[in-house]
Amino acid sequence: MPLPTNITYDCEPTLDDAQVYEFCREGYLVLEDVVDNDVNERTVEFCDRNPSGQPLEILNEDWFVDGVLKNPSAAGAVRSLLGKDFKIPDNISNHRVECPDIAQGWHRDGGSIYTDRLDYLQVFYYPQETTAEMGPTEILPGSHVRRCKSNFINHVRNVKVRVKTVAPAGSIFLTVYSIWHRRGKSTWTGVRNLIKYNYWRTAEPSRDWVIDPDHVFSWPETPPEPGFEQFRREIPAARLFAWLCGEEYEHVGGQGWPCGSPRTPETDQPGLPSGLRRYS
Ligand SMILES: O=C(O)CCC(=O)C(=O)O
Ligand SMILES: [Fe+2]
Repeated sequence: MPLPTNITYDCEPTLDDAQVYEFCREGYLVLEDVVDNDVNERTVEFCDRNPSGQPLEILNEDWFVDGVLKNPSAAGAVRSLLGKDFKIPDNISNHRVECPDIAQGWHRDGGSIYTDRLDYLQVFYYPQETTAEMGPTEILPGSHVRRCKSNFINHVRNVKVRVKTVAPAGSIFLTVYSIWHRRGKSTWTGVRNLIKYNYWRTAEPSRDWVIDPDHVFSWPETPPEPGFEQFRREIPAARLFAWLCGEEYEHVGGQGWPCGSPRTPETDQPGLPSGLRRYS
């Protein structure tokens, strides 16, 4: 059977302003336990019968398309980030590993670029419970916006900011394609599956996710990041968020949006795009 291609899908967005901003800042979002158990089990059985690193035939299975690719929680998050009528995956990988295994090297996937746009999402699905012993994917939060060389990664090892995506069966995590990640070291014995695929934008960016009229964009919270210049992550994250809103990003730098402040003055922060202002 020929594989389905160029299929678009639409549904209601589920993320609000704070969650979309958070995604721009962190570069990933984990949705735990969102896929039904029977779909998880069928996926593992399918992968055992088709142990290829690229099990394309699973894209012809309605139970997989409906339960995973159009999963209401995952698709709602994708709809929030990529806009209406996004394109569902027509390619798929399985990072299927015989555990135990050593950790992979930190990397961005091939084709990563630095951009203020979000035209696609790289998404991972765990059909089995994936414990720390099974070597879950490890992610460096915020690394999707860092222009860095590999010596940055050596530094990261020291400050231990990595996140292990330990998750129950049926978990899906969305990432900005360029995020630094690796397969973690596993000590467990058995086969671990990790399905990976991309969704693509077809719509112009606009702030048409779940709007929170009370959300204050000025002076966002900016947790400290040991070892890095303050607000270095916030600036490209805010530029990306402004692009998603269909707003012009005014790069004023300094204390302008999006630098944080312990107290929130009751004015709009200089540099906040006009469509996000409350007071003017
Ligand atoms: O298996 C994993 O956890 C990640 C694998 C990966 O990132 C890759 O092979 O590109
Ligand atoms: Fe990778």
